[in-house]
Amino acid sequence: MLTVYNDQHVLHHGKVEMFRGELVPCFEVPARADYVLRELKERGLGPIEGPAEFDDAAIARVHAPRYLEFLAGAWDEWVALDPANAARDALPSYWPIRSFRSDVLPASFPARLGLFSYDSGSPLTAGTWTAARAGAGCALSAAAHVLRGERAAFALTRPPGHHAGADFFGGYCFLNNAAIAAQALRDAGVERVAVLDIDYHHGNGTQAIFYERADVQFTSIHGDPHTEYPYYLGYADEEGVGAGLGFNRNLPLARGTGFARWREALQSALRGIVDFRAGALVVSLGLDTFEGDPIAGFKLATPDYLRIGEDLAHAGLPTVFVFEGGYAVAEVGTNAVNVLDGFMQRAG
Ligand code: Q9C
Ligand code: ZN
Repeated sequence: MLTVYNDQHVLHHGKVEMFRGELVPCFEVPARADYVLRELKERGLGPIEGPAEFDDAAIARVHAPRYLEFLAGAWDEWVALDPANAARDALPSYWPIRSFRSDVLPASFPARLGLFSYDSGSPLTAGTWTAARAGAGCALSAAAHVLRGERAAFALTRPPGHHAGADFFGGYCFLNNAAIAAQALRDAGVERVAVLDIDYHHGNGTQAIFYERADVQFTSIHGDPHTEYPYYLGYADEEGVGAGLGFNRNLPLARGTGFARWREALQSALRGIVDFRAGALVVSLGLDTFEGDPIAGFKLATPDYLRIGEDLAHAGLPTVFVFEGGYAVAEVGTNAVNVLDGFMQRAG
């Protein structure tokens, strides 16, 4: 399987995130991608390339112009507030809650930082835009590879993407790589695209992007938002709206769920994807379902990821894998590559 690797991912390197009144070291660290890259090479999973040149218009198919403009200039604005900010991550402190205005774009940078985000755990750093933009390019190159007739491709990038909406960042995500890949597949003529999100956390950004659409089906298996991040979306009764009604499917599972029960949810998700008659599949590949993950609550074990890959291959679809979460850093490479390896063994 081809991997499209974002070697600029290191430019996004947050120091701290806000957690219950304290700034704590970031969980989403560059070493995550390094471990996956090393495992891919050790196991000889296939060629590893950089992203091809691409047009920013492909990103603007998913994200709002004023959000992209904000992201591209955010670091310079942050440093302009105070030269000492060059040594600090940008984190928001103010947000427009329900009934406040979100149509006005305030002149104040901290006000806009809150307007375009939904948590205080996603530091924006000097290289965030460059890294995230290159990552979107990886997702586009992986999609292009599949469009050329390959069975599958893997976009290995960070920061992750599935929590980013059309005009917001959060959950360590800035550009929604999986959504950008899905939209590119649609724009190249694939009539129905399925996105399957198997990260521990609900893919609230991806859901929001496609919620009113019948041409991109979104399915997510995740920790029950009653107790798990991102809390405010991801419930089973969210089924899409308007033309999109019936094309959004959430399968929340209780914290503590193990592989047997999780796999039943996967089988159910895959039946829905086959019934949808998808022409291509985008997998938001989070590995934070692992039993050793420091910020999540499922109990999947390393060999289970081989079975997941096999099950995904069984759906028989051209598949773009996009790297998302997974914070047990030393194990994330083995777990990620187990999925890809299981997929290729079954796909033949
Ligand atoms: N102390 C992804 O997996 N905060 N994002 C959790 C940690 C947010 C996860 C609290 C978790 C976001 C892509
Ligand atoms: Zn996650």
